[in-house]
Order: sequence, then C-alpha cells, then structure tokens
Amino acid sequence: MKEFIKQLPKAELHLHIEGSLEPELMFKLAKKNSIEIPYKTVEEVKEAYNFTNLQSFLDIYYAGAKVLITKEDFYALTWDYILKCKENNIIHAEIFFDPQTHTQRGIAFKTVISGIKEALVDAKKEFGISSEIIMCFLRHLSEKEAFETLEQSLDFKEDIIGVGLDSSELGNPPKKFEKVFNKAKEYGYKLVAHAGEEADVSYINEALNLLHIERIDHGVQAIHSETLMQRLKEKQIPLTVCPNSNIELKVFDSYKEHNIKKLLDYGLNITVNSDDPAYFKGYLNQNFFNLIENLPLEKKDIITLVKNSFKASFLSEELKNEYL
Ligand code: ES4
Ligand code: ZN
Repeated sequence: MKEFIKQLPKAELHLHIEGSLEPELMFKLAKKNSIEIPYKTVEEVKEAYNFTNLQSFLDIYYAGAKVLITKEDFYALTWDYILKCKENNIIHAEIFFDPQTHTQRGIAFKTVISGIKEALVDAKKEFGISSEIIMCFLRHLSEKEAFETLEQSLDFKEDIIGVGLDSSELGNPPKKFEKVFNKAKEYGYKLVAHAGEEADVSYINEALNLLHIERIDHGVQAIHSETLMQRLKEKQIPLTVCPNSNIELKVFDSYKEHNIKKLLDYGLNITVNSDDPAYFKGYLNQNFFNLIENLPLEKKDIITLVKNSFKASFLSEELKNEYL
C-alpha cells in the first residue's frame, strides 16, 4: 500500500509555504541575515515543536518566518518545497502564503510574491509541476489590515488565484472578514477559508454563508452537524483535511480517532494535505502512511482521496479531465 501511495500522482491544496521552512534552512538564513533565533541546534528546534493547540504552534511558526528577508530567501523556501513535491509525486500544488507575516516586518509584498513565483516558474520548467498561489489574510489582525493587504495584492493579481483566511481561529469568526471577502470576489479572486479546525460548526456555516467560499480548509468539525454534512455532501464542497496537523495540534488525540474515514464514507469531497509539513512531522505521503496505519482505509479510499485532490483543485476542467 505504501508503494502504491508513493507512486500515485497527487495534488496538494492546503500547504502554507512558511510552514515548509525546515530547521536547516532556518539556521542558514538566520546566519546569513543576522537574525536571532531561540535555538542552537536542529535537535533543540525539534524539541520546541511540541504543541498543545493551534496558538502554541502559531507563536513558533511566526517566529521562524522572521528569517525570511530577501526574494532569494523566498525562492529557496519555495524551491525546497518543490523538491519535496518531486519526492512525494505531487504534480500540482496550490500554495498558501501569508503576506502580512512579512509586510508587518517591513518586507515588501513584491519581495515575497516574486521569490515564490520564480521558484514555481522554475518548478514547471524543470519538473512539469503546476501550481497556483493563494494569499491568506491573518484573521487575528483587523478587517482594515486585511483590506490594505487586498489592495496591495492587486499589482500581482495575475500571480494570485485566490484568497484564504488563516491564523488564530477561536474568537476570529469568518463574519469579521465578510466585506473583505465580498470585495475579493468582485476582484475575481477565488475564495477559501480555514474553518472548523478548532472552532465549531458555526464557523463553517459562516464561511459558506457570509464569505461564499468554494473550499473549506480543515472543516473536520462539520461532523457535529447533520444539516451541514448533508449540505457539504449535496454540493460536494471540498474539505482540505490535514491529518498530521490535526494530531500535532491536538484536534484529535490520535490517528485512530481521526474522523477522515467517517467524512469520506458519508460521501464528502475529502482531500489529504500536509498543512505545515516542516512543523508537523512529514510531507504528503507521510500523512497518507499515518492514516493507513491507523484507520481501515482501503485502496479504493486512497484512490478517491487522490482523485478528489484534482477535482477540488482550481485546475481548468480540461486539465482535471486529463488527470482523472
Ligand atoms: C495554520 Cl494549521 C493552521 N491553522 C491556521 N492557520 C495556520 N497558518 C499556518 N498553519
Ligand atoms: Zn492550514
């Protein structure tokens, strides 16, 4: 089964590029850019990656991102992820980045997006890997700051397919960004949002009803509402589920308790993704391995999950048909 998973061509739809920053590159960039980081060795870093919930992770994730300064740094970060795509047989990736994590530290929007974009252009040239970029608003920041970010993005609109919503979920409901998302839609952006990762089903309902999103990131809490489950099934609204992330952030106590098989058996459009692989102990294949080792997933389930990753993508209908 592992060999079967490895050789399957896959798409990844929920990957924060800042979450693919491996400790080795973090040290290298910290040294080059004279940025202090609170670790001396790679082992110390790995020990620090011991999370109790989403916020305990985010604190460390934002601290790590401070080593990224130049366009070349964002290129190196993205290129390292592309090499992992090659290893994991990911042939299409829709990549999140958090502009505000960088613009708030005085790094230009252009520096960030051009470094990421150049690596993705090279990925297509070198390996034939296709990709899209989605920019996420940080939900712990204000509506006003999200609007400023939306306006800044317009100069790079041809390189950004859509907008998302991430960071601290509890206390920052989708409603806070209703106007921003409606404006983003007017600009022609596709819409996704993290919802129902830690927070309850009301956040998923709001994301659908007020933000009009096309895809739900995480969404695992949907299981607590029969009405919502029916709607997700009927409309085949995709959920980008991230198993390793859910375990590392204690959304579920163990892989055996993860509800992905239940969501899939109900008939939802479920995909498997790695979220922040450098922080959550593994890339896409490792997420699948952890699932098959702990849940009664059959070969046909794996095929469904991988097919869903293409169906749920923002690829053209023509390209989807080619891959399916
Ligand atoms: C994130 Cl796992 C997760 N949840 C919410 N926001 C995030 N940003 C990066 N990883
Ligand atoms: Zn995420």
